[in-house]
Parts: sequence; structure tokens; C-alpha cells
Amino acid sequence: MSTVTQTHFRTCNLCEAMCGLEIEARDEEILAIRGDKTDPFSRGHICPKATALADVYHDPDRLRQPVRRTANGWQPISWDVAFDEVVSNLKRIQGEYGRNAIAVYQGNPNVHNLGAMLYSPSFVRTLRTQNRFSATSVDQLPHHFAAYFMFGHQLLLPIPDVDHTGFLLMLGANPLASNGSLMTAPGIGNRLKKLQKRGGQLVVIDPRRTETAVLANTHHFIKPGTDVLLLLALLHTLFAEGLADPGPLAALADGLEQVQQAVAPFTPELAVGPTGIPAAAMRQLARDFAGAKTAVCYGRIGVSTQPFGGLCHWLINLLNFVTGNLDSPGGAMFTMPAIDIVGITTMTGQTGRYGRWHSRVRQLPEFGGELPVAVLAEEMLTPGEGQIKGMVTIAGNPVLSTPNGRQLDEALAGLEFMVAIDIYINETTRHANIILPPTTGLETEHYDLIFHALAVRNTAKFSPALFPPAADTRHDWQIFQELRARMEGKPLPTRQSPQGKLDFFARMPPAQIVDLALRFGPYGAHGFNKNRLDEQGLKLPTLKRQPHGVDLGPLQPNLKHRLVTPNRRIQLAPDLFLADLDRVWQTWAEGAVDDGTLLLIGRRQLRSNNSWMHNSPRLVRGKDRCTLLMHPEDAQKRNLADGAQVTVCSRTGTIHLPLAVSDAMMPGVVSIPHGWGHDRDGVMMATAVRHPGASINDLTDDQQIDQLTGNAAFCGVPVTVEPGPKQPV
Ligand SMILES: Nc1nc2c(c(=O)[nH]1)N[C@H]1C(S)=C(S)[C@@H](COP(=O)(O)OP(=O)(O)OC[C@H]3O[C@@H](n4cnc5c(=O)[nH]c(N)nc54)[C@H](O)[C@@H]3O)O[C@H]1N2
Ligand SMILES: Nc1nc2c(c(=O)[nH]1)N[C@H]1C(S)=C(S)[C@@H](COP(=O)(O)OP(=O)(O)OC[C@H]3O[C@@H](n4cnc5c(=O)[nH]c(N)nc54)[C@H](O)[C@@H]3O)O[C@H]1N2
Ligand code: SF4
Ligand SMILES: [Mo]
Repeated sequence: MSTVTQTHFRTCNLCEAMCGLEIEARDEEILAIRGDKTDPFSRGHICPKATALADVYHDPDRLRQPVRRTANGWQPISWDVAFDEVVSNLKRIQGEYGRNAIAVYQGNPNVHNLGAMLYSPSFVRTLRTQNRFSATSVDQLPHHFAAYFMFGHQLLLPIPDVDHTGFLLMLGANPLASNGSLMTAPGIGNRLKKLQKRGGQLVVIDPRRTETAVLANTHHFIKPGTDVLLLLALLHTLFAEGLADPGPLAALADGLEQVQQAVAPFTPELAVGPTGIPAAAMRQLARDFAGAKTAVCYGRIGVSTQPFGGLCHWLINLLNFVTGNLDSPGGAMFTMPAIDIVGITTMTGQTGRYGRWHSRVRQLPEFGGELPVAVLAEEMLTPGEGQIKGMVTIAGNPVLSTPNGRQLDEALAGLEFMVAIDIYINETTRHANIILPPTTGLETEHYDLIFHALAVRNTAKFSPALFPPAADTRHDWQIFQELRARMEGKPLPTRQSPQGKLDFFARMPPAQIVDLALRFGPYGAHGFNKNRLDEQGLKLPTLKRQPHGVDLGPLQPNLKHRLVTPNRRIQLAPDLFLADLDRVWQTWAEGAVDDGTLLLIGRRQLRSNNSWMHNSPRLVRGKDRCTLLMHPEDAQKRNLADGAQVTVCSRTGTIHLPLAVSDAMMPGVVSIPHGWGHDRDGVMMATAVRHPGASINDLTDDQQIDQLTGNAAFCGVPVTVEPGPKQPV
């Protein structure tokens, strides 16, 4: 037998960091996965998850053929039978109960998958349901909300210019574990160290002394869910002390005076009790931030998923604006990627929408065509017209990743029909009647449509597939194409078919769309930045000749040309945000009440990736990492010893897990990582089941949301912690 050893270069698609990989493979065996030192962006950085791509590829539990759930277990079926059954059931349910009786949930890996990004929307549109959900509403929804109302486009997200800033104020993010989010910056640890080396400051605000906080020049503990008061106090101080100086961008903005008036009542003194941060420290922070030559405030999951997530991101944008750091080098900048998704979606009218419809039971508003996932279970469990009876999940595991996951688990079990497009039989997909498994990772071509647009430098890279797809398998995009065609009752579009002629994109494979988008993009033959590369401009063949990717330069000020608000000006004081300040006032006008309730927060771990990579033996090796972190004083009060098994209860549920006593926690706050809890009947992921952990989302609450955006509010769930039960020996 002949063997060929090849070296393959690609981008890791597991998290947002876009690290370049160098993979050595012989035939279908992976010999080594290393960081690609020649990648101009990641320069050799990788994390332990990269090597686990090999485990996903070889995983015997990964599905490679459609399966049907029967009374006697899962049965392999042909693609044709599977597609038929899926489409006839979706149609039957919509025929009987109406369009909205089918719900769709799209999970995180969609955004890391070129085929799914390009092709899932047209399939989802054929369902014409208003019950569309995604991981956005347990994640970055407040960022989109603030961007839409302030800059006119939900994807016009300000990115911290970490490589040039002199002061980084970071709230609710731990990039040393997460590798950065809405800030694609491979090797973020080195970038932060360089910031410090050039004399800059890193200030971290977090209820836990995280890996990132340890590196920081200053770390302030904050009580979960109270960042809104800190941010208001910072703005208050800037105005009160005459430090507000937006610079040239002021000429492009409406509403500065309204902002000044609105923040006036929110003094540092008001924030002291609730946040636990001294007033003097807040004032000093405001002065340091305003005094730095360049500065940027950045907030992520810890401030997005809290009861004032929407306000937090509005205030973060304001802080950057008011100090002259918006759209300015070293501040919060807007990217100009080679495929300009903001430009393209502006042309197609997808800048964002709000409130066109509301959820049936709780009346929460739609944003960007989706409802908040916190209402998903109640829409299944509440009888009446419009009740959800069937479900499509696409690369999502909402049982482990959305609030009150146990309730959703039960609701899914009661559906008439469910289909999952997924590679595993896990906590969510075990409820499916049919699972359609796509190829994944190393078998797919890759271009990061989204993360190039969120990166701290403009770069572009195309990754060819390393391995051909296994026999009789389908790529995600082929699954969506087939589902769409069958839903519409039309044959698959071809060059000859009427639909293929009409709908140019419907019959193009993903790489061809990438090529077109590059050619017509900002660095393409007609783009204004083409000289950066060559006279002919950027196109797919250029990227194929440059397997390590190309650097397109640092972020440049460009907001003036990108704003798409109706009057093309920055809206500093949208009514919705101003009105929501009343809620802040009502919550804390009487001061803070500290009744000793423990508040639960989450955490990320370097060797986990949300809920789905615990089947990789090398990632779960060693001590149980799904532990409850608690401050020594809180443990002592409850007579709990390090390593003891504890019972954690909230309004929604109870879980058991080991305790890890740690003074890295703020007293009164406990932490559990998310994505665990694999010990449910029927999960067919052998390694994960042996390392089950417990799910934090059995404790989080579907009723605890940000009222403004509908985003889940995971931060600060009230819990009790007691000893036991004893573990069986
Ligand atoms: N308490 C708490 N909960 C949280 C968070 C938190 O911080 N705290 N974080 C939230 C955040 S930020 C997010 S993004 C969500 C994530 O929430 P989800 O997206 O719902 O969950 P994942 O764990 O990412 O599940 C991904 C699913 O996709 C499948 N999959 C993997 N690769 C592929 C592929 O190539 N194709 C297809 N079709 N399927 C694939 C996996 O098998 C798995 O079922 O969790 C949220 N939940
Ligand atoms: N290794 C790994 N990397 C990942 C992921 C993963 O699961 N594992 N998931 C990816 C995904 S989907 C995302 S969205 C990103 C998220 O990336 P990050 O936002 O960096 O996520 P976390 O590491 O969870 O950091 C959130 C921090 O918020 C803190 N926090 C909690 N509550 C509060 C609060 O009320 N106020 C403040 N100020 N802080 C609070 C927590 O203690 C924690 O340190 O990570 C991505 N990268
Ligand atoms: S940091 Fe993220 S992109 Fe980089 S190797 Fe790890 S998982 Fe992959
Ligand atoms: Mo996320």
C-alpha cells in the first residue's frame, strides 16, 4: 500500500481565535497538529483544543450516516429516506398546526462553518416560522442590540485595538481561557503582555480573580450583575470632572447632552454598595482611562449575560466615544475584512430588525429575525394556537447551553417530531427522531466569514479540506440545499434547472461564493483597498497560493463611511436605552441589600469548548474539572471542605458536584463551568459519559433575562450550597 505524508495548513475553526495550524497526515491518519509559525496573524499560537481536531475526526461516536430513533435504539437509514421523512414530518406539522409550530435553534458551530453560514439561512427561510432561536440570545445579543441602535447595523461591532492601545479596561471576559471573543486575537496572552511592556495598563473587572486578572495591572472584584452601575459611575465622573472629550467624532454624533443628563444621577457613591468597589477607585479608574493616550473598554460574556446586558454594551460604547477612543487607533475600531459582511448585508437589507413580532407566551420581542431562546421551552409547554410541536436543531445543544436546560430537556421529549443536524447523539439530539450528520472540521473547506470581521487585524485565509469526505456523507451545505429543495418541492438547483438559472447562489459551492465575494470585496479588483495586494485584487486563487493567509494591515478609522443609521450619524442616546435606565434606578435606588445569598456565575476552561468536546480523551484527562469554586470564608461558614461533594440548589433545579475552595472567588460568589452534565440517559458519547460533570444550566433560570434585549442573564443566579450527597463507592 502506498503512503503519502502531506503537510496541510488550515485555520482552526473551534473558537474565535482563528489560529493557523500545520497538520501532518499520512493517508487518513493524523501524525501531528502544530501551530503554523508562518501564519502572519497567529504566528504559531495554538491551544490544547487544536490537537483534539484529530479526535473529532477519528471519533467512533461521531455519526457518519443518518440515524432514526426507534423503540429498539438508533437505526442507520439512507440519506434519501432520511430527507423524505424529515421533510414530510415538517410539512405535516406545519400543515396541521401552522408555520410557527416548527421551531429552529442554531448553535455556535454554525458561525465557525462556511457551508452552514452560506446555506442554512435559505433552508430556514423555507420554514417561514417566527419561532427562530439561536445561541445569540445566550451570548452576544446585547452587542448586536447596541450596534444596531447606535450605528445602524447589528454587525457593526467595535473591536478593541489591543495591539495599539495604551489602556485596556476589560469587564466580564477571560481571554486567557476563552482565547478572546468579539476580539479575534490569536495568542492574546502575548498581545496583553506586549501592551504592558509598552507601558500600557490592563484593568480587569471580574467576580473571580481569573487567569487574565492575575496578569492584569489592576483587578477589581465586582458583585455579579452590577457592572451597569460601575459603567454609569465612570461616565458620570467623566462628565462631572470635565474629562469628556469625544474629539472629531463629536461632529458625527447625536445625543451627547442627553447622555450627560441621563448619567448625572448615577454617582460612584450609588454604585459602591451594589458593586463592592470603593468610590475612589471608580473615580481613579475614570481619570486613568480618560488620561491614557489611547484606551479601550471591552466587555464580553460576563457583562452580556446579565440583567442589564443591553445597557452595559451601550455604556461601553459611550465610554469609548466620550473619551475620543471610538474609531480611533488604540481604541474601539471597526474592521474592513476582505469579505465585507456588513456591506453585503446592508445591500440585502439585513442590517437588523427589532420587535416585528413577539413571543406568544411572554411577549418578548424579536431581534434580527430571532426570539430569545429563554422562551423556547415555554413555547413548547404552553398549549394553544401557535404552540411549538416540532423542532429543528442545527449544530446546537440547548439542553446544556440555555437557561433551565432541564425544563427544555423535558419539553423536547414531548414534541411530535424533531430533526437534528449534528455530528453526535448528545443531551439535545437524543430527542431527535432523525439525525442528519454532516462532515466536519478537517473534511471541509473553510473561510471565516464572521471572525475575519471581528479580528484585531484585517487578514484573510482560505483552508482547503484536508481529507476527502467519507463515502456517502454530506457536507452541511449539501444537507441544507437538499432540505430546501425538498421543502420547496423542487429538484436540486443545477445550471440547467429553472431555479438554478434564477438563483445564482443556490447552485454554487461555498468556495465559489467566497471567490465572488472576495473579488467584489474591499480588496478585490473593484475595491478601494486593492493596491494592498496586487493590481488584480484579492480573489480565491490568490489565497490558495498563500496557504498561511495574507495580512491586510491594522484596523483603520472608517466609521464615517460605514454608519447606516437613518441619518448616517451615531445615535448616542436611543430612547430604548434611556428608558431602561429607570429599571436600574428602581433596582438600586434604595441601596444594595446583602442578605448573604450566594450568587452563581460561570467560567470557561481552556480544554473545553462549550458542551461538545468532552468526548476527546485528551481534553478530559486528569482531575474532574467541573467543580464549584467557593471562597474559603463561605466554605467555612457551611462547614465544607475542599474536594467535598456538594448539593447546589436554585429556583429551577439541583445538581451535585465537587467543591474546590479558592480565594480567587469574591466572597458571596460561586462559579461552575458550563457545558457539562453528560450523564443523561441515551447520550452516546462514551468518553464524555465517563466524565459527565453537572450542568450549570440546570440551575440557571429561564425567567432571569435582560428585559431590554431578552438575552439570558446567567450572571448572579441565587443558589444555596449544602454538603452531600455522599458519592457511592
Ligand atoms: N451558563 C452558561 N451557559 C452558556 C454560556 C455561559 O457562559 N454560561 N455560554 C453560552 C454561549 S456563549 C454559547 S455560544 C452557547 C453555545 O451553545 P450551543 O451552540 O447550543 O452549544 P454547543 O456546545 O456549542 O453545541 C454545539 C453542537 O454542534 C454540534 N457540532 C459540532 N460541530 C458541528 C458541525 O460541524 N456541524 C454540525 N451540524 N454540528 C456540529 C455538536 O455536536 C453540538 O451538538 O452556550 C451558552 N451557554
Ligand atoms: N476554551 C474555551 N474557549 C472558548 C469557549 C469555551 O467554551 N472554551 N467558548 C467560546 C465562546 S462560544 C465564547 S462566547 C467566548 C466567551 O469568551 P469570554 O467572554 O472571555 O468568556 P469567559 O471566559 O466565560 O469569561 C467571562 C468572565 O466573566 C466573568 N463574570 C461573570 N459574571 C460577571 C459579572 O457579573 N460581571 C463581570 N464583570 N464579570 C463577570 C466570569 O468570571 C468570567 O471570567 O469564548 C469562546 N472560547
Ligand atoms: S485558541 Fe481557538 S482557534 Fe486557536 S487552536 Fe485553540 S481552539 Fe483553535
Ligand atoms: Mo458563545
